Amino acid sequence: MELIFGTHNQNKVEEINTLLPDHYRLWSLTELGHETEIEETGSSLEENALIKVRAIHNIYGKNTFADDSGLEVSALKGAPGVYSARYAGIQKNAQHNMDKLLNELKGIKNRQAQFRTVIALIFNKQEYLFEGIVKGNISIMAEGQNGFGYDPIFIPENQLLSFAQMSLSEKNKISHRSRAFEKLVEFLKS
Ligand code: ITT
Repeated sequence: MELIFGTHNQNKVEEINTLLPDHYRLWSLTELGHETEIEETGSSLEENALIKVRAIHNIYGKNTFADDSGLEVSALKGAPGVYSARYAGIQKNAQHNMDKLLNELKGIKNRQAQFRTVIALIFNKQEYLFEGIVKGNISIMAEGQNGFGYDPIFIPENQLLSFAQMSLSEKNKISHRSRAFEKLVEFLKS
């Protein structure tokens, strides 16, 4: 069965391809030659995932899913959340985003945070949402070179290392995105 994944991010495509049953053929936006950027104008991860999946489904008419993720910090009332990629500005610079976050949390004891992924699926014209969460804490300083985004300052619950100090396969065992993907795959298998 053909399924479109509304992303150009090849890492995400590979991650889900390893989880999908064999009879699914996954198409990314890159493979489809889709170049028009879909504006993520929603005020929640759910809204953004739905905006993306509806836009792509309208064009191609096939079963489609899309994801949106963000880092939600308790002491900042859930910020940066839906604005995670552009927290420090539209250049979407990971270092600037981390610097800004560490600055906002200076002197604050409560470092609790979570990464959250929402996947929106349109399957046989019906809409579904799947969520994956990993809880943890924001560290005092960045550590580690792996991963991307806020990984160097996020230490998952019950772990000593930041996401950026873990290998990709270690991160994927507990990450928000894998958890949401697993729920999607469970649905597709059922
Ligand atoms: P798309 O092109 O697929 O939209 P993106 O880079 O915008 O990819 P996401 O929507 O998944 O990625 O996540 C938005 C931002 O949230 C991302 O730019 C990071 O700043 C942060 N983020 C999400 N998942 C993360 C992770 O696993 N580790 C570190 N930061 C993450």
